[in-house]
Parts: sequence; structure tokens; C-alpha cells
Amino acid sequence: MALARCLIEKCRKKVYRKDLPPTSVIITFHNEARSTLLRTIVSVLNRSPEHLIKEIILVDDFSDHPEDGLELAKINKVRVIRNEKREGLVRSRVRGADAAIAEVLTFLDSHCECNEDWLEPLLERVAEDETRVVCPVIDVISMDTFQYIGASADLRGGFDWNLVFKWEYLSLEERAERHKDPTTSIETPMIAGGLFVINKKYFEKLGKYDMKMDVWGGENLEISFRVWQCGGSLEIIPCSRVGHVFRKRHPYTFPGGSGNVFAKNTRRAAEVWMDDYKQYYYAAVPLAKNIPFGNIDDRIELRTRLHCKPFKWYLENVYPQLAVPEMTNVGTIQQGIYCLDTLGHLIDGSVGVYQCHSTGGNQEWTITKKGQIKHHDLCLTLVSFAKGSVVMMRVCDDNENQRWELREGGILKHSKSNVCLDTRYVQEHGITAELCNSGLDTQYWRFVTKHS
Ligand code: LR7
Ligand code: MN
Repeated sequence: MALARCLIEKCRKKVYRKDLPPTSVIITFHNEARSTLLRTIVSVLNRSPEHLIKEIILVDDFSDHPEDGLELAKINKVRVIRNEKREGLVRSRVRGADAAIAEVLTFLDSHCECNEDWLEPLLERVAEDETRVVCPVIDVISMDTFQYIGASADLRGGFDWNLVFKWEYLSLEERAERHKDPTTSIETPMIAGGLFVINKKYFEKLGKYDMKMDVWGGENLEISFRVWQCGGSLEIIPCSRVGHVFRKRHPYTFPGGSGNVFAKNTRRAAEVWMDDYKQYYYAAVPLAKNIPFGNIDDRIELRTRLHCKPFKWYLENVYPQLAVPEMTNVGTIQQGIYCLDTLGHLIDGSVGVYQCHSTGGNQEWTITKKGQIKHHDLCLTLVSFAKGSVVMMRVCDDNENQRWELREGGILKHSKSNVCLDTRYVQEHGITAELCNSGLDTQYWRFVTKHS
């Protein structure tokens, strides 16, 4: 508590630049209660220096009652745009942004209360550097009493491999460091999504939003990856506070079903931005794999055009706290009804195939990140002789003769030579390595894991 008080006092003492750029506030809504919508607008107008609010653009996302928006349009500075059909928050926000005349955009949900001095600290950060995308601390408005309750300023946004947004406490060291000056901005890997300030030109340059995302969800993930990977940064500014009504369920219909739409939007973000790391998402949310996500060519093209960094960079530099899971790549290696099987052989033994029995045991193999095909501590090893080569189980080491690649077409190719695991001589010699030919049935394998 003492720290919170100290933060408030330090924030009060701050002096902001006199030449801050005015902003267009964009609020999209679908069937929002009039009272909360009004509370949002009134707080923007009352708690911001007048010259910094160019306009408030309300985008009515085809609410049942057009009058709700029209009534509010009577208020000074408020403009209302109404969609002809339900577009969802992404396309609605872009419509608002396109109509905006100020240099800086401020997005808010339709059930907020801006607190005193909320705007200047945000605008200053963006005015100093237009590649910063900044958020206030989001306080809580109780959904039962509508009371305003302060939240902790020691949080940042993150996620697990299910890609659902969550708040995370800063580490002890970070919090200790912040004691020196609790007003400094907090870099955040992810933004909650609804409340942020961004330079309008920068928003456009970065590709606005993915217009093929529907209704709700996933767009905050997408814009967060995009901002970081394409050279910008995301910050939470402790001296700026805005309350938000956190609700237990969506107070509106969800065309397409909430689970499906959320998975579709999330998949679009994962497919465009996460490179191979998307597999961890699919491992965490297997059902997502069955949800069609449409065409993403234009977003991939955007990523290429902006020369954005790989997801690996994001993980290492922006979100090192997110642990990359060990590959859960244990399974069977199948050829038709047969499975690669140790046949009980041990070190220096050959391997063969046996009818798949799906009880693991001698048929359980791990394909490691390095490309080893591993059973317990033994690895399939290419052993060369004058006459040719054979495949044996040997203790795993770091040698190249234990590296294999599961290639397109189902071949298991040795990484350094053009030979592939083959069953043509399996009766006599067990599995051998023969010249690769992806057309051969004896070289066609399927790696079947729990997740596939
Ligand atoms: O079809 C729709 N059309 C809309 O215009 C659906 C929604 N909306 C409007 C809606 O009226 C509201 O103003 O879009 C806004 C956001 O919808 P909410 O309030 O139902 O979303 P939320 O607060 O539950 O969810 C958070 O995550 C969303 C992911 O898509 C958005 O990014 C929200 O803006 C975001 N809210 C916040 O960041 C506030 C802090 C919450 C947290 C954590
Ligand atoms: Mn909301």
C-alpha cells in the first residue's frame, strides 16, 4: 500500500510536455448498456485536457438499437459511425481508425472510466517515439456495484501456450528495481487488447489489424507479436489509469460460436507469427487444429514486407519467462499396419518391424530435436562398411551418424547422406538404409504421436 501511495504522489508531481499531440478516441460497441457507454465518454471528456481530445469516434457495431449511438452523437466532439452489419471489434476498430483525423489513436472499450491525468502520460510516450504502443494500468470496475477499484501496477501481460491472455506479476528483482522510480514504463509481451494508444501512421504502417478476424479474441495476441517482431514495443504506463468493467461472459451473441471464433482468430495469429513454435499451441489446444482459419497470404506478405523478426527472437528477447516445452514427440513409427520395433534386440542389434500393438514397449520411439530416433538410451545409427551400410542401435551420442530427418513424402532420411530407412530386406537383415526414393512403399513411414 505504501508503494501504491508513493506511486500516486510521484505521478501527481510529473510535468508533461506542453506540445502533446491531440488524439482521436475510438470506441467500438455492440449492444453496450447506455449507462456504461455514457460513463466512458463523460470520463474521457472530463478527465482529459480539452485540447488533447480531437474527437470521440463511436463505432456502433450494428447494435439492436441505433438510437443508443445517435443520442450520444449530440455530445460535443462525439461522432457516430454505424456498421451495416455485425463486423466484430477488429473491423469496427479499423473503420474508426480510418475515419480518425488526429495524429494519434486511442482505443477504449465501451465500458471504461478514465481516471485523472490518464491521457498525458500515454501521449507523451508515443510523442517521444512513435513505435511505442502504450497502455494504461487497467483498474477494475466491479460488475456488480460499478465501484472503481484500483489494481496492482506490478503486472504485465503474458500468456501460456494455450495463447490465452493473462496477467503476470513482475519478478521480485524487477519490483525491487522499480522501487527507485515506480513511474517508469513496464515493457509487456502482450497487451490486454482494448485500451491502448498508438500513432495513426504507425498503426497503418504496421498493417492495422487482421481484417479476417471475427467478433472478438486473438487480435491482441496478433498485434502484440506484430509490434514486437516488426520493430516496435509495448508498454504499460503506471501513471495512467483507466477502469474497465470485467465481465464474466459476453453480453452479446457470438456468430459462429465463441470457441470456434476464438480458435480461428488465434490460429490466424499463430500461423502468421509463431513459426514452428505454433506446434506448442496445437499441443496445448489439440482441438484448434480442426478449426479452419481461412487464407493468411496477405498477412504473411505483410510480415515479409516489414522484415519482421522470427518468433524465436520474440521468445528470447521479449518473453524469456515463457518456457518452451520439451518436444512431446514420443510415438510409433509406422509403415501400414507394421511398426518400427526393437524386437527385443539391444546394443549393436538391428531393428525390424512388427505388427503395431499400440502398447508402446519395443515400438516406442522419440524423435528428438537433433534428429535422433531414440529408444530409451539407444539411437538408430548408420554404420558404414566397405560393402554398404547397416542400421544399428547404439548408445546415443552427438554424432552425425545418428541424425535423421522425417521428410515430406514420409521418408526417414539420414541427414548427411542420401540413404533412407527401408524395409525391403527386413526379413534377412532387419531395417537397412537404402538410396532414398520417396516413391517406395518400403521407405514410407508415418510418425504417430499422441498429438497427431
Ligand atoms: O462483435 C463485437 N463488436 C464490438 O464492437 C464484439 C465486441 N465489440 C466491442 C465491445 O462492445 C467492447 O467495447 O469490443 C469491445 C471489447 O469487447 P469486450 O469488452 O466484450 O471484450 P473483453 O473486455 O472481454 O476483452 C478483452 O479482449 C478482447 C479480445 O478480443 C479485446 O481486445 C478487448 O478490447 C479486451 N478488453 C480489454 O483489454 C480491457 C481489459 C480486459 C483485460 C484483461
Ligand atoms: Mn471489455
